[in-house]
Amino acid sequence: DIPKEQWAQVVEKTGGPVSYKQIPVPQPGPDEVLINVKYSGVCHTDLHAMKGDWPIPIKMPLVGGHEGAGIVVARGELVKDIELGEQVGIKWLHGSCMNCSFCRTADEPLCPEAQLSGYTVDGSFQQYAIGKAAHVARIPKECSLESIAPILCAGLTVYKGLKESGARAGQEVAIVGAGGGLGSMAIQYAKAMGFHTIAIDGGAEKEQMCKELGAAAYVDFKSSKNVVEDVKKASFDGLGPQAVLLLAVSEGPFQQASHYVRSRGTIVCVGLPANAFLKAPVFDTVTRMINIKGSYVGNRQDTAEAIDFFRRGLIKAPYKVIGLSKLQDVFHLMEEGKIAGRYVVDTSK
Ligand code: 8ID
Ligand code: ZN
Ligand code: ZN
Repeated sequence: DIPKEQWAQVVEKTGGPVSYKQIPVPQPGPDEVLINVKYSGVCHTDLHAMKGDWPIPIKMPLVGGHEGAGIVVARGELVKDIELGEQVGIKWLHGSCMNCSFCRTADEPLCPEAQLSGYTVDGSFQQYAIGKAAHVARIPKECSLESIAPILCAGLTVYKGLKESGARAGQEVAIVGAGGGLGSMAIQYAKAMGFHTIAIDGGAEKEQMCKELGAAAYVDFKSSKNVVEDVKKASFDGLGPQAVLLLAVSEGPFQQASHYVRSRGTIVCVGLPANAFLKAPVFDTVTRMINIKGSYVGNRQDTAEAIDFFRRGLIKAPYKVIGLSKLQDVFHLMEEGKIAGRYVVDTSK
């Protein structure tokens, strides 16, 4: 039975905090499903959204969250290919027009009409959320909802970013912010894809986690006297990693990467620090043939592939489960950079 009211975490105004309260259960439109969200990962994007860090307009009041894993409990009249009881996931890309040239060529995250879960529409920090049938992630029956939740943004995004890096099996990838939610996933995807990783983050707890996850080397940006030299030294011939995946939430590392990336290498920007700019020496960019690019979530095929790595047992990044009612505590820890891996909220608590 679908209740009329449900528990949710609501951002009432930009800057937060979230308030835990009862709100109405939404009703799905003709092309939508109603999902009983069981677990949701907490992404740093949710904190950026609450703080108003980004230049695009946001819905307010807002239910955030875009790593929601749950079960379909109702569907609109046009939805024929999802059954009640099926496991599905809410991801950042809630919907897109399906008919612009980006949508037609499977670049739907670039759609000018893109709708974003937990940003322009209510997301997964509630017990019942709406998903567009065409865009919800299909979660195989054998996958646990709590452990797959972080794949729906963190896993998908780093998998896509690693593909966009152009790195080949046997090459080295530096992962900046390796101890965070995206970073811990990135180490596992990189390993599964045949890349060696140089993990960069701060502190001993994150060092231990990165090494357990399979990083070949760890550079501590807090204690290193020279991050650029240390990253180059960690690479197999001292000439730097082939690719850099920038997942950090501060501007500094975005300026630094061009100094240690290998010649002809690629820097992939994924993290979205507020008001940040890229800066790289033109001389080096030219004479060392450096590529600098962005990567933004992934399309529906990337989603299916990222989930399949997980289904095959290749992705085991650590997460901690906490009640949805404790979301504000997670944001505090995240703000302080104290989370190794990911937090997943349980919507029943
Ligand atoms: O599609 C996209 N491009 C996309 C998708 C999902 C998330 C982008 N993001 C963005 C988020 O909005 C956020 O800006 O990626 C960023 C990272 O998200 P996250 O992994 O959820 O954040 P986190 O768990 O807080 O991890 C960030 C890590 O960066 C480290 C921190 O210690 C933390 O472990 N870090 C920082 I801050 N400065 C660093 C530095 N100078 C650093 N690591 C290395 N060097
Ligand atoms: Zn996210
Ligand atoms: Zn479109």
